[in-house]
Amino acid sequence: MKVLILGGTTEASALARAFAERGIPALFSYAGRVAKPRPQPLPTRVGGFGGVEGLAAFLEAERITHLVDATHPFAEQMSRNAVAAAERTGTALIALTRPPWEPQPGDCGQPGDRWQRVADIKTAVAALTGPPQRVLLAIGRMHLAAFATQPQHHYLLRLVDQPDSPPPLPRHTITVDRGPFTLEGDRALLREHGVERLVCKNAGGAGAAAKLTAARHLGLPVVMIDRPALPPRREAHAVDDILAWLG
Ligand code: 3Y8
Ligand code: NAP
Repeated sequence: MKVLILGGTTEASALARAFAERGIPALFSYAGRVAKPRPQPLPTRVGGFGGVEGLAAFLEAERITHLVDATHPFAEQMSRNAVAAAERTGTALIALTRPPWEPQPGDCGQPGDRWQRVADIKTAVAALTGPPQRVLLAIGRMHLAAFATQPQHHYLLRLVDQPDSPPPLPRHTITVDRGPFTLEGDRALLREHGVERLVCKNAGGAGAAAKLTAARHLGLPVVMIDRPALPPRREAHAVDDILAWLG
């Protein structure tokens, strides 16, 4: 048995620890998106494979018997390639993913979530039409330019790395931080910057959830971007399910 983990999430790191503790032969893979990805207790490769072809060739060259797609729910291209390459090479495939967040209703005087669900980044941008506000964009670095058509807002940008060139947003503040985030930290962030609205992805999991709890407590509206549709594949939500699947 030799497993390849497509990583980049809290769950992928938990899985890597479980494999290392059990001596399960495995490789860990990052896309190479950020300057210093978290070190893993497994041999790690960084960078794209070169599409489905490249991944299929890698699976065969490394004699991978099991592929675990533990990438982020928004890493749509990687997940599609994993399904195609696993099929082409006859490699067993499972996804380790987390359930989407659900809006919490209010209870005993506490306000509930104020979510406006949108299908994708484009509709999230359209949802920001209106008078200037202070908006937390907690969607990372890759899609910031899309918001240039709503320049009236003051954007608070939370990024993993300091960008090499400023984003095309006339009014913005950058905060460089990597999760997992805490409720105290996110509540302080929203208060310090007078945030009036949040835009985020329905990532699920615990690593990025603190801002939603803080927003609920402060009664702030959230533009919640739904996940992209992924091809059907076997899915699990817990490390133990993956270990059971590996037998
Ligand atoms: C490179 C590798 C771990 C994994 C930690 C999780 C939690 C903290 C919260 C906010 C939301 C966001 C972003 C986020 C979180 C975890 C997880 C998660 C969101 C690292 C990491 C890599 C990335 C890539 C990065 C993206 C960006 C997205 C920032 C490591 C730290 C917004 C997603 O600068 C860039 O290009 C960043 C790109 C893809 C989304 C985007 O579109 O910009 N993640 N994040 C992975 C690789 O190279 O393969 O160093 O750990 C991992 C983590 N980021 O093991 O502890 O599990 O989700 N990551 C989102 O969820 O909306 C931040 O700010 O509130
Ligand atoms: P993506 O758009 O689905 O993937 C684009 C390309 O990046 C893939 O086709 C592949 O290149 C390469 N790639 C992606 N993940 C990889 C991995 N783990 N190992 C090797 N190559 C990988 O992916 P993304 O949204 O840019 O996410 C990139 C990484 O950041 C992933 O590891 C993901 O788990 C992590 N992440 C993403 C988000 C998010 O919001 N998107 C949030 C947290 C963490 P080739 O086609 O050349 O193989």
